[in-house]
Amino acid sequence: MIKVYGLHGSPFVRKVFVALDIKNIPYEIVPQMPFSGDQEYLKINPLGKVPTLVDGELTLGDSKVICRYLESAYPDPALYPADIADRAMADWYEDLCGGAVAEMAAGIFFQRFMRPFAFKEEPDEELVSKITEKRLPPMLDYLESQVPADGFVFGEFTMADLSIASPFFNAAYAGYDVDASRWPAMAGLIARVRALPEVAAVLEKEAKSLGLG
Ligand SMILES: N[C@@H](CCC(=O)N[C@@H](CS)C(=O)NCC(=O)O)C(=O)O
Repeated sequence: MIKVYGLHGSPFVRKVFVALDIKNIPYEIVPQMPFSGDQEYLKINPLGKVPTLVDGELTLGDSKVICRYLESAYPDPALYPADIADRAMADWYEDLCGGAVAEMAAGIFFQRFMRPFAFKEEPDEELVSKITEKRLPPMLDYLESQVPADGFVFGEFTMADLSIASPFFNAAYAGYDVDASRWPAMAGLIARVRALPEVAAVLEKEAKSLGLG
């Protein structure tokens, strides 16, 4: 059976769980903390990051690489658009939102959620406002210009939608919600992705494991 090393709450691990669930592929979760310096884990993923997927002889790190592999190996139902230009755009959204946008959302999540709850420290609100007031708005302006007012980015749901919405699920755990009066299409897309049964089910498990459910 496929194994996924990781933990609930990571936007990257979430993508892999949702892809596997939608494709109806059974898997086992191997609990793995990031930033643990676990020497055994470093043997299968030298970056020490989660997720890592093991499918038989194949061991892969990085959610984007993993989701691409799952799409090739288990094509039904498709989670990437068929059109070449759309597929390239889906890759771009996955890269942008799994990179810069996820890093900003993680900053909010770390300060407002991890610091008070896990480390009993005060959040650095100056740093949070720098993200929410300066760094994130241009990203949201761009994404607002890319996403539809209804439905999903390429019509049917694809990994692009989850990649775009996912960092904001983490920011929401820390009390940051995308302002629907300023970015209505983004707020709508995030809500529609959140409501998908497979996403809702993973988010429910996450909330429990983060002590929120
Ligand atoms: N590009 C990677 C990023 C994975 C990632 O950064 N995961 C975080 C958890 S949310 C992690 O393991 N961080 C530990 C570290 O950076 O050492 C992917 O898409 O899988």
